[in-house]
Amino acid sequence: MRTRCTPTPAAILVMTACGVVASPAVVRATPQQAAPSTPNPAAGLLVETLASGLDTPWDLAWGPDGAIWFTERAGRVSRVDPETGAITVVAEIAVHERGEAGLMGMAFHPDFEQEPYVYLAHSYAAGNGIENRLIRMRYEGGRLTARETLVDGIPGRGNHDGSRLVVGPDGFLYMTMGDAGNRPAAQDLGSLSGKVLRLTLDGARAPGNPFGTRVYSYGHRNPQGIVFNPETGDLYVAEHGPSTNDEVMRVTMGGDHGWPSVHGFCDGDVADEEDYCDDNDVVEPLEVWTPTVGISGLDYYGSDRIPGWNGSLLATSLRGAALWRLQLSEDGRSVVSTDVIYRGDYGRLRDVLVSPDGEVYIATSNEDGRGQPASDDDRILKITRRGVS
Ligand SMILES: [Ca+2]
Ligand SMILES: [Ca+2]
Repeated sequence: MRTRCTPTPAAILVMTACGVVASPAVVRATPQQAAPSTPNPAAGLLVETLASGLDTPWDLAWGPDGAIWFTERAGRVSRVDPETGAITVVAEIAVHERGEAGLMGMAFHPDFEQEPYVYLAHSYAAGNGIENRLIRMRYEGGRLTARETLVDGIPGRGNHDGSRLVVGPDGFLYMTMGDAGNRPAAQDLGSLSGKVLRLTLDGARAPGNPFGTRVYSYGHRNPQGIVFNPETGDLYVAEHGPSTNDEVMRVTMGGDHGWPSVHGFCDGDVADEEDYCDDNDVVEPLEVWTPTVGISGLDYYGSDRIPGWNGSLLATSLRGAALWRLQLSEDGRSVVSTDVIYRGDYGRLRDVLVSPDGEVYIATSNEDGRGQPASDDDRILKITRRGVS
């Protein structure tokens, strides 16, 4: 279901979709944050509702069938036709939904035509607590079937469950995992908590991993976004900080990304941080947000469809209710400018997806029970260049 500048209950959306409301001026969050590149980054953009009536959509993924697939936290997996907005439910999975836990990340087998596997990460109740697992299911006859558990027993909690998935250019599956509230576990190479994992498509440790385990990088707090740069092969992760220092980082194999001793940069804003940085080879982030904005989903924009956006990362934020654009340097190793495309217009934003032809989709998260809802349902919104069909 789409709306084009027609009155709906989401008046604020319509106002922006019709170009009445300009995006607020960019506010520098920290001195380290890169400067904005344009005064009104939303100029010339059109926002439409692709799907509404959703409940906490968590992951958006462009399907091999040309549909947008999405998870909802309570356990539903659906496909939405990007032209008509028609939604088809393909699975309802029993999960433990609480706070940040539930059905989360999704990815497709890279050879989906021959191996129609969909990978999913979800929380489940275990004993008195919560654990996380990676599963895969086959897409047959319009439904997901033949559920297989690939990795389970990963420590979980009502928050800090990570669980974003992506298949890398090397054909292996990368999975983010939060510290589940156990800070030292992020530095414990024997634990899967607070890590980026690199797995075969059967869920085993991938060959060439730095420690001979499933661990690819460590020192992560609660990574909620992951994407590869298709130009350079670099891997980027977005991660929630405590009350300061949300981070976007370039993840390196075997790298210590600092948590819990280092928050954001090695700049001494927490006790003993600089000593830790002197003694350890810490990978500092590319960008930080202080105070935190709940930086969440991440995708790479590699198209000329929206002028000036090629070669940037797009990131959503929950509490900050914003869509961010981080312009990367040509080598992809630094952020040269930061724009807020929308802030406060649509409420909490969980995930962002760039389509193969350069259209942008974002998922709201107003029904997640973790903030003041900005609307009474969640939506998938489509952002495109005004006047371009
Ligand atoms: Ca870090
Ligand atoms: Ca710091």
